[in-house]
Amino acid sequence: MIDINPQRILTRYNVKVEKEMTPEEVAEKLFPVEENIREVAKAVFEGDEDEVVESIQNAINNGLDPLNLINNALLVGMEIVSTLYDDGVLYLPDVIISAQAMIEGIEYCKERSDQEHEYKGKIVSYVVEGDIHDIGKKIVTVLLRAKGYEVVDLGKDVCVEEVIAAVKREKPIMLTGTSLMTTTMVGFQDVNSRLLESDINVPIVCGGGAVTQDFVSQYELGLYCEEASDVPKIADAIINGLNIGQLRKEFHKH
Ligand code: B12
Repeated sequence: MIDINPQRILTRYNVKVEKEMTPEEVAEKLFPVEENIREVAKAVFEGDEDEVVESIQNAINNGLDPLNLINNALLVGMEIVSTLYDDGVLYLPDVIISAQAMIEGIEYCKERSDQEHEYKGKIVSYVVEGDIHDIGKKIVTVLLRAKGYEVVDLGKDVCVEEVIAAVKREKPIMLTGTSLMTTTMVGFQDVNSRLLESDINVPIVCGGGAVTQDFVSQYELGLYCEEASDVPKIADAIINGLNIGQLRKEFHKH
């Protein structure tokens, strides 16, 4: 049983803890104050797609801009879910259900707006060739989308050709590669050398199962990360201009 300590979470948000609290009570204190925004964020937390769309409709009818609702309400609700997941209060199915509701909401907001929504950046995710273990990749993808990134998910057992073609087509800020088997993790090597041959220096964040930091560090573009929840932090660092050397300094264990 995970030892949940709402006090620790709420202290980070400067919220006073009055008694023993359930996850819903913890979240209640973190939702935004403005009523329209609060309803949307709450619906994302509850993972209720119908409620998400309904609360967005209400907010738009009350004069709020659909695109602003993406960043100011949908992502805020998802941020709360991610925080409570990081702290062991919520579990993976909660994150997946909320992320789905958020994605539904983003699509609805985009439909209702005549402007383009700007993602923070584009990322390509995949599971290496010969490997069908894709649960970790799904987590990574959900967490990146929750933090405002557009993720082109290539799926599992993806051949090197397909990865290279996707990078050339999509021009992502980074790749995330998952491998759970010692027999398949060598697949990172081909992607690394094929990208370098084409003068493409996009970081490949590698993780899953038997993959280790020493193994990934052999590849010029390789960046290791153990926890899926750290991947959005790496993406943010790339957006802030860090190169592979700087990213390794920041995220590798020394
Ligand atoms: C579930 C599972 C399966 C399922 C997969 C279902 C699916 N859709 O993914 C099924 C039953 C299909 C399966 C099949 C096989 N499996 Co299997 N499987 C597992 C098992 C039990 C759990 C894996 C899992 O999903 N864990 C939960 C997820 C959430 O964890 P995760 O993937 O590690 O991801 C976390 C981190 O690694 C990280 N992460 C993941 N990806 C990324 C990416 C980035 C960029 C970052 C930063 C982080 C990150 O974040 C996640 C959250 O923390 C493992 C044993 C184990 N304990 O790991 C064996 C295991 C991986 N399987 C194994 C094997 C051998 C097989 C088979 C070959 C069995 C067979 N003889 O047919 C086949 C392989 C088929 C193939 N070609 O891929 C071996 C691999 C041994 C090895 N070291 O090479 C393991 C380790 C079992 C064992 N002890 O022998 N398997």
